[in-house]
Amino acid sequence: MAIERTLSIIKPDAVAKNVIGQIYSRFEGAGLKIVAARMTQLSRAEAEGFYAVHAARPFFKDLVDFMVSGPVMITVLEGENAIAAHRDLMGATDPKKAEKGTIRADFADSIDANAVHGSDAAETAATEIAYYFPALNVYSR
Ligand code: RTP
Ligand code: MG
Repeated sequence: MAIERTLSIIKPDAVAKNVIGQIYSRFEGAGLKIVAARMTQLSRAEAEGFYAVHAARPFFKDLVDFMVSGPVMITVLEGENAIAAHRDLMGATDPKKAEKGTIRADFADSIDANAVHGSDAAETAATEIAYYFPALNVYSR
């Protein structure tokens, strides 16, 4: 089992619902540690850059509008197989299709307002962590 790091974002809808702690409890309960954290409201440029891979998709404007609509919590999670473990906890992109007991099934309202983001592979995790945490403020323990 590999120790990995992944980028996690609690999106504006979940921050507005005041369920940050409930979501982080699930990460901690699954053995994932928070090793870096920031609360911020993304600029359009930051959100567009972060989701650049989706720039040509029809939902891109809605995605960016949503991601800048309020503050987000950005963390780096560390643990065994952290990337897949985090995605499993999140559930499917569309909450209607998300398995019972996943974060999106429990806290998300729609495919746009879907509560959380998680890196989907080792390469994207490395890029996304560097995007939001360019400095050395990551605390392994
Ligand atoms: P995320 O990147 O936010 O963790 O979500 P994901 O991997 O589960 O989904 P992804 O395909 O990367 O899409 C990024 C976000 O774009 C919105 N989306 N809308 N209307 C649609 O068909 C559609 N597809 C994707 C979602 O809000 C998704 O989280
Ligand atoms: Mg994605």
